[in-house]
Amino acid sequence: MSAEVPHSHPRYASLRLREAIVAGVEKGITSVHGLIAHGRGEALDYLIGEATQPFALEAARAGAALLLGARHPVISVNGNAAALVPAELAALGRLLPAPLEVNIFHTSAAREQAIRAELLAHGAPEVLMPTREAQLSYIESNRRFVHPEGILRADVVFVPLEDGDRCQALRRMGKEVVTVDLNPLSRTAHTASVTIVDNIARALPLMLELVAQLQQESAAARDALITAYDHHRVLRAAEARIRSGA
Ligand code: PTJ
Repeated sequence: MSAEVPHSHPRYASLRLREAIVAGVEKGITSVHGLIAHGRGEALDYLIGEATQPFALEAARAGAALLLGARHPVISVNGNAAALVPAELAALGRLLPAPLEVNIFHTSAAREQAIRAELLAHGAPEVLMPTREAQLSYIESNRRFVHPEGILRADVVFVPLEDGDRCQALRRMGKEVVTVDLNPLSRTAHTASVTIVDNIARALPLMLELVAQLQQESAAARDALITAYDHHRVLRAAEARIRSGA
């Protein structure tokens, strides 16, 4: 790390992520707004104990099962996700398999290209780009522009660090949405089909592990995980943990 923080520093993991998000801005991958979003995430992560809690594990299992059962899964990537977990996103794309698709809120063609290059450099099998030809319904932001063979056609979309508007639009279009969001009160958290309330830096390695595990299970066993998943109970558990200050 540039700040020469020793490995033994109690805040090493958090400071390493800060460095990664700052490097993302410097490389033209992450929007400056992404720094603010990251800071909010840091505060919430602190309150959940900077560890994967049982509510996140339960959601991650259901999310992995949904992605494995999908006809056409797609992994949507924004500027924060690309800076923090590019290798893990690429590995998830290879494992499922599923294409990655660049989809950002703060409009910038240069940043879209930089994200694509970063994902390819980390071994992504296929990185789709937004087009003017294919647009999502029910949404007006830059995130409406999608790829006709990607998000537009997907039945399950994995969208770590989503913004509420698009999550709602995808749901209204009949798609399942699996998200990672440290804020269990957000519109995204509530609107998604499955919400993993955890830091993306822990959630992605966990998803890789669970997808590999569940690939060995039967479709019936995976379906049982989806049926047992109670979205609102999971969100209430996450909120309770944050409010308890434990
Ligand atoms: O690259 P772009 O243009 O698509 O912009 C990406 C951001 C993230 C800036 C944009 O989508 C945005 O403004 O998002 P929001 O509305 O701030 O929502 C981001 C959510 O992610 C918030 O609820 C944060 O608490 C949460 N969050 C931030 N960092 C992390 C996180 N969740 C999981 N892991 C994190 N590291």
